Amino acid sequence: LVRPLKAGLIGAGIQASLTPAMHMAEGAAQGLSYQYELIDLQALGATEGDLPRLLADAQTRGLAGLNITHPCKQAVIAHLDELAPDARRLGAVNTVVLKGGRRYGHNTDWWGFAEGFRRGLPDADLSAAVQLGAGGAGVATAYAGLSLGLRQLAVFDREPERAEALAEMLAPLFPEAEITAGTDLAAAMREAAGLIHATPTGMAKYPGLPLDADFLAPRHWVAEIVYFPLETALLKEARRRGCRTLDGGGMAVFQAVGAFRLFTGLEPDAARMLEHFKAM
Ligand code: SKM
Repeated sequence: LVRPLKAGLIGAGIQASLTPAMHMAEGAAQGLSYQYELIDLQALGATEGDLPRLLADAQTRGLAGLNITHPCKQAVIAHLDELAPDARRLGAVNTVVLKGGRRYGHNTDWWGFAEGFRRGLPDADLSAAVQLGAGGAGVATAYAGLSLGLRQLAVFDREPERAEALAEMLAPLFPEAEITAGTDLAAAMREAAGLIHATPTGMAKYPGLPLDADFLAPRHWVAEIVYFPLETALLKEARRRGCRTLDGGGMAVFQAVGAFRLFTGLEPDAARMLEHFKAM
C-alpha cells in the first residue's frame, strides 16, 4: 500500500536545493509516494508578504509540511499557531508541520548541525571556540555548539552589531557559558580549540578563505556549514595544517532528517540519506 504525501520548500532562489531529492528518495525507500515541491518566491515573483496566501494554499492542497528558508525563516513565525520551544528561543523556523488545520513551527537547523558535529567530530574539545558569521545559519550553529556543551564562544561578523546581538540573545539561554562578540580574531583563535564557520565564504559565488590561514593550528577542529562545494578552501587549508574537519554536508542532511521525521511521522534512515546526499 503506497501512502501519498506532499511537502515543499518556501524560499527565494531555491532552484538548486538538494532538499527535495533527499526527502523524496527517503520517502520512496520507505514506501511513500512522496512529492516535495519548490515554492520559489523568486520564480513566482512573490515576496514574504505572500506567505499567508502560500501557507493557506499549501494547507488547502493537503501538504503535510513545509521547509522554510531564506528570507522567510523569521517572517513565517507571525503566521503560525504554535512554536516548538527551540524555534521560539531561536526566533527562526525552517520546518512547518501542517496538521488538522493548524501550523506548527520547528527548527531542525540547529539540531542538524549538532547531529552532524556529534557524528563527525566526536570528543572534540569544547572548552572554547570561535564562530565566524552571526547571520541566520550562525544563530543555529552557535545554539548547537552551546547545546553540545561549548564553554566559551567568541562570535565574529563583518557587521559587529550582528555578533553583539547574537551574543546577547544567547547569553541568557546558556548562563554557564561565556559568550562574547569577539574583537581580536588572532587572539581568539590562539585561545580556541575549534572554529565554526558560518559565513557564505567558500561557496562558488564567494570564493576564498574566511580568515587568515595562519590563524589555523593543528589543535583546532574546524566545522564548516558551506556544502556547495563540500570541499571548501577552508577545509582544504585546515586539513593541510593538520586540523580535524567537518564538512557542511552534515547540517544539510540532518536538517532534512529532522524535517522528514516531522512531516511523515516515520523514522528516516540517516545513514541512507547521508549516502544519497553524497552521491548527488
Ligand atoms: O533550513 C534549511 C531548509 O530546511 C532547506 C534548505 C534548502 O533546501 O536550501 C536550506 C536550509 O535553510
